[in-house]
Amino acid sequence: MVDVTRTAYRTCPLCEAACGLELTVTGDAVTAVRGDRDHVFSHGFVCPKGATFARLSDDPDRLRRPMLKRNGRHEEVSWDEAFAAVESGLRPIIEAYGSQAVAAYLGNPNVHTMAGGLYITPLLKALGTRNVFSASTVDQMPKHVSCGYLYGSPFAIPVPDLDRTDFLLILGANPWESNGSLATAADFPGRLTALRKRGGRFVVVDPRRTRTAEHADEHLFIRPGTDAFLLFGIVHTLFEEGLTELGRLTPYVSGVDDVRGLAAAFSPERVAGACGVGAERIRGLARELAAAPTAAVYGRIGTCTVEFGTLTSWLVDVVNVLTGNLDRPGGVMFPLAAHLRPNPKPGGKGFTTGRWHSRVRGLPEVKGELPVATLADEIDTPGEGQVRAFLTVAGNPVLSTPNSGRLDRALDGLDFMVSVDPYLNETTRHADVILPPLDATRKGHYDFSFLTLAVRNFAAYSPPVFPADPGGMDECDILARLILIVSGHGAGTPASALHDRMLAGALQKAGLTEASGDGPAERLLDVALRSGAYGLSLDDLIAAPHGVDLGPLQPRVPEVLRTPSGMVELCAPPLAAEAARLREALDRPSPGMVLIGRRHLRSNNSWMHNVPALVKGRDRCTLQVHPADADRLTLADGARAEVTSRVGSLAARVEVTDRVMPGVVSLPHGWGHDLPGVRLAVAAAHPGVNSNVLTDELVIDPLSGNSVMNGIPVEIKPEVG
Ligand SMILES: Nc1nc2c(c(=O)[nH]1)N[C@H]1C(S)=C(S)[C@@H](COP(=O)(O)OP(=O)(O)OC[C@H]3O[C@@H](n4cnc5c(=O)[nH]c(N)nc54)[C@H](O)[C@@H]3O)O[C@H]1N2
Ligand SMILES: Nc1nc2c(c(=O)[nH]1)N[C@H]1C(S)=C(S)[C@@H](COP(=O)(O)OP(=O)(O)OC[C@H]3O[C@@H](n4cnc5c(=O)[nH]c(N)nc54)[C@H](O)[C@@H]3O)O[C@H]1N2
Ligand code: SF4
Ligand SMILES: [Mo]
Repeated sequence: MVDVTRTAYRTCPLCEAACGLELTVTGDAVTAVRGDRDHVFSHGFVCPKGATFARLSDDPDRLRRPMLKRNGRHEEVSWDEAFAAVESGLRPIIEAYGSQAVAAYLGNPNVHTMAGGLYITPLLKALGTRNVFSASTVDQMPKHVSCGYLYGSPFAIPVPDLDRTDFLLILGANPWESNGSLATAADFPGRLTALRKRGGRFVVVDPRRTRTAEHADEHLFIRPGTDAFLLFGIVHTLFEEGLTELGRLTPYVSGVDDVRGLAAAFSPERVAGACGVGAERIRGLARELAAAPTAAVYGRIGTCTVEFGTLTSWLVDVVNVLTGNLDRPGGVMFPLAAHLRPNPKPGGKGFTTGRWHSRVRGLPEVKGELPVATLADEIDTPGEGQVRAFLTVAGNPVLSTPNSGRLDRALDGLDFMVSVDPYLNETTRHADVILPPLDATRKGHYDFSFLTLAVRNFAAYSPPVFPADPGGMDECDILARLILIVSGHGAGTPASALHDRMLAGALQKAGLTEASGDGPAERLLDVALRSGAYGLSLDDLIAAPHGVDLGPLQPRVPEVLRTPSGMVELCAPPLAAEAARLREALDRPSPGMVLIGRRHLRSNNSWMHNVPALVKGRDRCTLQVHPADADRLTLADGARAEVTSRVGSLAARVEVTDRVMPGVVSLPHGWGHDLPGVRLAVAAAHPGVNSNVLTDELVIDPLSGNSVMNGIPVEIKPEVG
């Protein structure tokens, strides 16, 4: 029989850019992948990861059946056996010690799946534990918190209006490699190139001369962890030189004078030494931001994963507000996704943290979770409320969270662990049961998270390319069965029992009677779309395989605001207190050598190093060192160096390069695939080292609980022996 060749369209689920892919399908295999030229948002753009999208489905190491650990080894078992093992592992712990004895960790791909978008909240509710952790506290939690205070909702995150801005200041982001984050912009590099072509400018602030910096009009080196000083210097200048102009937003902003008071201590002359950017240049940036017809400040990982992460994230928006660029075309704007609807009226309950505290370190709850920097404490510290059982969904905290050596050891002490994950990797090797979901070609896709962050409003749904593998299980079903088990319904209860209940609830809330769609996630999406801002339906999206364009971003202030006052509350008390702490930090002595991370276009955190095309070529897991430091520390290019922090030490190959500034070394994260018990043949041949054995779990951004992954004090010497 001759295999029929067809074309299928699918949103790429691998990063935040949400590109449309065109797949050539022959029989039951994807034989080619390219960018979908007719896609309303990505217009044919694709990156090397998207191009190898199907290799994740074919990967021989990918788990297709559940795994159960017996006598220290993982063996394939049936789904019924696996769920029975989950029930007999979890239920007795919950019954004996209560729900706090179970912790959950939710990893990054949860925001890239429909199952994650729809079934994680009910799962956490069913678990009833306060020991909830996620990749958010090694990532963007500071932005949620600063937006929570400013706009009243941690989800009201303004994005740079890339396609219309005249001047863009980028801090701590490298979209040429990452393709952007908290700003969904397929072909981010192309959009930046277009910005310059239409006469605009962009400036990059980064301790490394990244590819983004190379394409910029200007690159400014900054000492890691000091962007808050630079930004306060800009704010100071805006006030001092009378450059603030709130424009249309004037009646909707409170606290401007309070910010003026805080900024008084941070003149450019005072902060220049601490951040390494000259005072005149800081003043110049303030003047350029104020003078540009439209301008946007955009900060990402490098502004979040630092000690003053929330304050820095807040200052990014303060500058946007003070220059009149919040909520105007060409500035930063609030997207409106098709599955959501505008608020009925401005104002709301506002945002708070600390509704509970972690048991061991007393760290405040933020957005329903605790900092992952204290996960190991909760597992390895005995006492009432100790975590004894652990659930991970789409996470690899053993490689991605701070002091991961300690966490790795702590996981050995658990009574029970279950992971929903397609790989037997550094984290899931500890699990008693691994439940692997169907691969991305066998499930539908809609970006519940990223369409709320897109630089242009659009919507797209992709149906599964292939039918479900008969022996596999969809992630919605896996999560539903877990929910049923933890809520005491028995391991044999069919997933549909929960799906039906959730759909009935959603229909009732929306005032609808029925929903279309082949799967449970699709039906919930249909309900959300039909009650959403544009009155679309699932069928509308199915009829539009290249997506539906919903136009450029529109102003949303005051409707978007959820603060008690219904205003942009520019100077919430917790931020004012942090500003006082920052002022004290101005006089801190220099920490010596510090470590930062980096991303490469062909990586995706820790989990795509098993795709041959993405790891081929020279070793990328190198320690970048400036030539002056290499000389001083007697480190030769290609030789190995020993890097030691307060919590750990590792040896990495040195790459001498002036891309990093003096005093700063850079090592990528997500490597270290040489641990015993993993099943990642390709990755194990290019293991690299795990940079997070150096990250200190005790140093966090206090307002958000976010880990400090950049600017870690380290000592470096040539490796001996
Ligand atoms: N030093 C340092 N550390 C960092 C960072 C840094 O910049 N520097 N960055 C941080 C950031 S931004 C993030 S987001 C975190 C990421 O931290 P994590 O989310 O913990 O780690 P990932 O590497 O994304 O691992 C994702 C896991 O999900 C699994 N997976 C993939 N697809 C699916 C799926 O469809 N369903 C399920 N159930 N599982 C799936 C993979 O097999 C893998 O085990 O790392 C953080 N760690
Ligand atoms: N190819 C690839 N793409 C990815 C990922 C990946 O692993 N690989 N991960 C995805 C995820 S989960 C996320 S969250 C996004 C992240 O997206 P980005 O934020 O764009 O990520 P990075 O490339 O890590 O860029 C962070 C930059 O901050 C700089 N930096 C470090 N410390 C500081 C500092 O103190 N101040 C300043 N100004 N800069 C600093 C670093 O040198 C680096 O260039 O990328 C996503 N896309
Ligand atoms: S940029 Fe992101 S979404 Fe686009 S193809 Fe690459 S990995 Fe996929
Ligand atoms: Mo991330």
